[in-house]
Amino acid sequence: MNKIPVYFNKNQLLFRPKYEWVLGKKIKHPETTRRAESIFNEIRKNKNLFDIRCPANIPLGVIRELHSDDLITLYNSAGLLPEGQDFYPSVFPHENRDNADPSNIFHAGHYCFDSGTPLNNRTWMASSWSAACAFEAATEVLQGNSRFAYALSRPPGHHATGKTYGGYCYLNNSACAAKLLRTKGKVVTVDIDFHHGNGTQEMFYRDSRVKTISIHGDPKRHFPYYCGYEDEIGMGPGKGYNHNIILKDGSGLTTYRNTLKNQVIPLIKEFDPKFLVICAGFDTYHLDPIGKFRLKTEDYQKVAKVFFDLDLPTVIIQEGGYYTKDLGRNVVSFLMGFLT
Ligand code: Q9C
Ligand code: ZN
Repeated sequence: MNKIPVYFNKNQLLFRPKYEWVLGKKIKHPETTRRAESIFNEIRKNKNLFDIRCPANIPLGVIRELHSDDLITLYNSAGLLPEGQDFYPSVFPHENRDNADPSNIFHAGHYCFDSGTPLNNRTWMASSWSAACAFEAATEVLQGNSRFAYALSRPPGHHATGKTYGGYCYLNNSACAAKLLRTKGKVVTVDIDFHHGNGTQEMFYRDSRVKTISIHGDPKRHFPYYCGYEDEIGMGPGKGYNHNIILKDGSGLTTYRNTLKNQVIPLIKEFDPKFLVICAGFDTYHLDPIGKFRLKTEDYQKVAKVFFDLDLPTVIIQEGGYYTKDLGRNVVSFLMGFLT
């Protein structure tokens, strides 16, 4: 049996956001380095199943095809922040975009859409390596060297749009993978994070060669609130190629698997893609402090099996999941679904 290649770079651990603001309160930031360590340690315990690799750095041109020059300039500006300082914009502009100056960190509010996603001098270092993991995993699958590959991407990416960051995401890792794969054929992205993958949706909204599907908690009550509704179906040539599926709080394996089998799989089959990208969040776990679904550790393997049965070359990209203690086991359970 072939091992699944796993991509990770230790530089991803240099970024340590300290706080986020929730309902006026300052809380410990959930997107900790412990998350990646939990996954890495669990993967290392299973050396017979996984092949841990360090990715090459991602070409800047790949990031530039997906993200605006302004956004990248802003991340560079954050590189000048003093060590240990996390920057949060304190103004939320809705006009005067013409005057936006990404070389001025005080203008970060032009590019930011939430209060949980600080910038500091390590943001670029960590997020570019995180994107590199996704890009290299996609390269591996594109070249046909492996049928499956997993990117231990952190910080996550699916909330990052072309021009904005938020939801703990700075660069859209999964979009980097999908964009590369699209050069050789149609791609479907399935986002199983508890939150709507608004960034990935936006990036391929007018694209009929990448079908984007996201299954998530109701945006009426959950982040990102302003999108993820079922009437967002794509635009122009991409109309009919975006699908949002909302599940109730408290949904467990039965609901989840029925949704996959009855809705998601038919949507994938009618599209007939050449590649599958899974935006794999584990904040659907029953103990997750943010998500409100009820999946158990052993359920992830069953969820993965549904995707395995599609028989498609598949790139799995790490997104959210905040119950650190069990995160590694949940990820390994999921990956085992591809090793049957
Ligand atoms: N404490 C991802 O899972 N804030 N992002 C929630 C509740 C935003 C989650 C506030 C959650 C974003 C990649
Ligand atoms: Zn999430």
